[in-house]
Amino acid sequence: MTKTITKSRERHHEITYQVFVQSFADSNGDGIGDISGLTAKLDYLVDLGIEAIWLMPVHKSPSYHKYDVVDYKSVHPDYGTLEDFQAFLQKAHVLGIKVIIDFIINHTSTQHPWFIESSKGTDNPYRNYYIWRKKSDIEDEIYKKKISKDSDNLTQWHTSTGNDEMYYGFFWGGMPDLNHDNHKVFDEIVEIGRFWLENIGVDGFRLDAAKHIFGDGREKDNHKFWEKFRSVMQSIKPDVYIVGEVWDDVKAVVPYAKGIPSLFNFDLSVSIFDTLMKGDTLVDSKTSLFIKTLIANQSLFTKVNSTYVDAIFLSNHDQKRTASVLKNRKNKIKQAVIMLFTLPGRPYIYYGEELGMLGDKPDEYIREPFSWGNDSKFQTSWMTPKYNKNAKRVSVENQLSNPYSILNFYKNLIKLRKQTPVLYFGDLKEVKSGNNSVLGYIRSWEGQSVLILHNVGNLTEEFSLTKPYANYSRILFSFRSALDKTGYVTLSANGTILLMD
Ligand SMILES: [Ca+2]
Repeated sequence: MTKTITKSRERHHEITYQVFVQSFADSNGDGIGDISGLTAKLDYLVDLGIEAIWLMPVHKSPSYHKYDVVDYKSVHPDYGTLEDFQAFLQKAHVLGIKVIIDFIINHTSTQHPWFIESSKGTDNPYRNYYIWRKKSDIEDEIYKKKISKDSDNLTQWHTSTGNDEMYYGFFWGGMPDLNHDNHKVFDEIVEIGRFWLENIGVDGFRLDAAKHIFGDGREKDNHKFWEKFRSVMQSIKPDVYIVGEVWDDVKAVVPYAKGIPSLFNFDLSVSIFDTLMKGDTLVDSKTSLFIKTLIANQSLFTKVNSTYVDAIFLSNHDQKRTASVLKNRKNKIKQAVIMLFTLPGRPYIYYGEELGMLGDKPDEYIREPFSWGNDSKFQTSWMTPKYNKNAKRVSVENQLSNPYSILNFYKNLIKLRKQTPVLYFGDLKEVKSGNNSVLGYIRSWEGQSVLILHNVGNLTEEFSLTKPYANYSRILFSFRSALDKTGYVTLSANGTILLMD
């Protein structure tokens, strides 16, 4: 029984690397990252130690980020061809790396053929692929809603040339929302999913904007939609890798776990950064509030879905980069990395985080060219970086040879997690350290336990290994910390120690 559980859980704990293809590796010298560049750099990712890759949208699209799709069964010409993609996938699979792609189901581009047809008139067969309403009806409805103090949502309705009706686009006019009340739209989505899973062979999908499928007030329909989606995708590929984005309060996110077996934990990222910047564990009777919250939240998710896997990360393509949040303080960055790889769940690394790349809003500057080094022929240059100009210092070339670099720190922590099953599968328990600056927790799995202590403060702190921690006497990993023979742990500012029992 245990073995079965382990095996089924194992499949969902892959250390996953998030790639913005445009900024990663350029194979043909046009300055734009592409699929063949990524294939050529798979050895770098193998060396880093990752087990899966999430590709941000690769389909034909008019925008640089490609979250508005024109053709779901294509690869953007800037990125290459479907053949390039298949060659990449084949090599990744030979190397034991899974590949998932962004699947944007909520909306398309206005240039998608479905929308072009839909815009032609009320009698067009594609009309109901999107949501069209008379302007006067929308205004009436908003007027009524205003009386009931609801928010004004006229900004989500857009006009199309030659039409007296408006279409719904939650994010902006260039991204019209698909009408998911139309079963034909669902059939199209299933067909696209089948194409990528069966014909191409990807391992799964990252589901974009999952809470917007049916718009505000129809959350239950959203939950049901994803249950149906998941069950159809599992009928095509039983072990399909699905992870979703529902950026909301935890109470609103939890019901999605039935359909989406893994969801990004946005709150955790905020908690890690807050703790590190304040140098305080936000104590509640001398225990870390964020570990307490993490444990409580995880139980909410597993109640809804017993095989739920927390998708944990420090930063992604929509958020300020870790090094920028932590004001480029190297020891804080490294401590955040230790937290990521010692907490339960499936860890995600946003490309460039492993170099300590900087980045802040607007979005383009969180998605700057990955720094291979000044002389690399794979260096992308589609935009002028604002935060990572000094590519010589923060680059793969420079950091690989420096044993103290953030890159080598990532490599060590990834190796440690992979070699230590308890860090993959272990339960999480809080430790009452009795010290506001010392964040502690225990991971336990199949009779093995590891005690993790972080000094998040700016002064040296001590921790005595008395009962019930007296047995944790073997150092598994240490950073700016020491354990003496009498059982005293000394932690310098931002020092961490991992002790096995
Ligand atoms: Ca290129």
